[in-house]
Amino acid sequence: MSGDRAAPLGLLVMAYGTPRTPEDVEAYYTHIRRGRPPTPELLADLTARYDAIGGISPLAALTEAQRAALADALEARQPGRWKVVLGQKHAAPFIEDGVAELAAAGVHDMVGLVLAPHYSGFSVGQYQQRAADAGDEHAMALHRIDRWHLLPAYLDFLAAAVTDARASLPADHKVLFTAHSLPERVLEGDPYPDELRQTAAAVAERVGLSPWPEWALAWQSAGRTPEPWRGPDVLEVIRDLAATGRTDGVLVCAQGFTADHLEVLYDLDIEASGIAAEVGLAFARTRSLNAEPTVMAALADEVVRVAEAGLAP
Ligand code: FEC
Repeated sequence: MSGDRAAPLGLLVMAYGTPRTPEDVEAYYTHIRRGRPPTPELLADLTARYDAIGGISPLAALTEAQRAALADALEARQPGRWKVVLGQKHAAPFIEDGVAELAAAGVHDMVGLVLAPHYSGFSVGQYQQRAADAGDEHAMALHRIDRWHLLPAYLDFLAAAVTDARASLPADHKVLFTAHSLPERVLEGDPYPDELRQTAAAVAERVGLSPWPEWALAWQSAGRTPEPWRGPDVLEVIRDLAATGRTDGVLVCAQGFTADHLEVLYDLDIEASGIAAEVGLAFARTRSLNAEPTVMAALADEVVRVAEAGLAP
């Protein structure tokens, strides 16, 4: 029963998921496409991108490192109290598997944390809905952390990463804060763009950047579908900056992502950096969060706070 203070507490760490082997790419892509298998051309294109980053993404190992860091931080705060499991959107263990694992461990109350800082109904909202539905099947209460885009430790991490990476660029450069694009149709009334702007503005203030011309938001990794996706795309912005001669270099801070994976290692490190080289701009990107201890510790504090609030009589 929910609210049972003697039972173990569960943390469901939710993440996107990635294929574990090259043979898993087709099933993974089919899952992302809600059961519609990709055409041979789409599959070949995705396989080529994984090949370009070494055959498979480091995301599985990095997500596990994040889960383990959160588990360690919770154990340090409340020894023996927490069971911390992984639940992924598009690869096993799925969100539903993670919830079943918590139920088997006797958990009645779980905190749902998505390893994506900004809320969109289309991303974090979907993860949490699946967690809530699975929780209902096991009579388990879900206490949600829907956003952590203004968590001070996360802002401090991004500010330090921006400051460090700027040192490698010519004095005249722009900082582009990017996140995964979404279709315009799902962004009507959605807080995602505002939350991205809030994070970028807070980091820019910490670093001492003035609003454009020193920094701007840009979008990346838009889906390969005919409908309009939110822009401007980072690749267009880089071309435009070079065409108008407004800067000598660009720094990309992929604030919407929390680990090194395909969308960072291919879309930025290969594609965006290649375009920058083609148009004659210096290029850098900030290091990814991965299992950064200060941020994992701050997230663990947030998990404890949300659980205490949810269990309060
Ligand atoms: O394996 C890896 O290293 C890459 C993992 C990966 C992450 C990721 C994060 C986000 N996505 C978001 C939205 C969409 C929408 C579509 C979509 C499509 C793909 C495809 C691959 C893929 N995503 Fe992803 N995304 C990752 C991987 N994503 C592969 C399919 C091929 C392609 O388009 O490149 C379009 C789906 C559709 O057809 O409807 C929408 C958002 C995030 C950031 C938040 C989060 O992590 O959940 C938003 C990591």
